[in-house]
Amino acid sequence: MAKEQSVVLVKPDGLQRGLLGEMVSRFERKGLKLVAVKMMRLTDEILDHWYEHHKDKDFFDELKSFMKSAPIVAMLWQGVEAVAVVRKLCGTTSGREAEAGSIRGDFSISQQLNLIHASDSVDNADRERKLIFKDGEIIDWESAAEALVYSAAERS
Ligand code: 3AN
Repeated sequence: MAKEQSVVLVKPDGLQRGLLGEMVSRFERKGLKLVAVKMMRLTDEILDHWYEHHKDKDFFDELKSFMKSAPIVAMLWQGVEAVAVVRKLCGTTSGREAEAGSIRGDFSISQQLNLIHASDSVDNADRERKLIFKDGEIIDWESAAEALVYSAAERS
C-alpha cells in the first residue's frame, strides 16, 4: 500500500510547554516511522510560503510572529496513509473543539496556540517537506517493527 510522509511541526508553544516527548511518543506508539527531524527557527520566507492560504486573514501577522517566537521541531513521519493518520492524532484545528484523545484535544484550549502542525494533504506534505528538509536530511531506514505493525499485504 502507498506509504506517505507527513510533515509535523511542534510549534513554539508545544516546545515551551515541554510536550515534544509526549507528541513523539504518540506517533511512535501508533507505528509511524520517523525519517527526519530537526530543530530550527522559522523565517518570514518559509512562513509566507507555509501559510500562503492565510495571507489575507487578519490573524496572519500574529500567526507569523507566534511561529517565530521560539524554535520549532520539524519532523517527517512515514507510514501507510500517514497524512490522514497524523492529522487524526493531532485533532481538529481549535484545541477547544479537538477530540479528546487527540494531541490538541488533550493539551490545547486555543485556536492559535494549538501546539502542532501536520500536513493536510499529500501535495502539501510534498511542498512542506521541500521547504524544510534537504534530501540528505531524510533517512529511509529499515524498521524491524514494520512486520509487527502492518500485515504483509499492507507492506507490499
Ligand atoms: P491546521 O493547523 O489544523 O491545518 P489551518 O491550516 O487552518 O489549520 O491553520 C493554520 C494555523 O493558523 C493554525 N494551526 C492556527 O495556529 C492558526 N489559525 C487558524 N485559524 C485561526 C484563527 N481563526 N485565529 C487565529 N489563528 C488561527
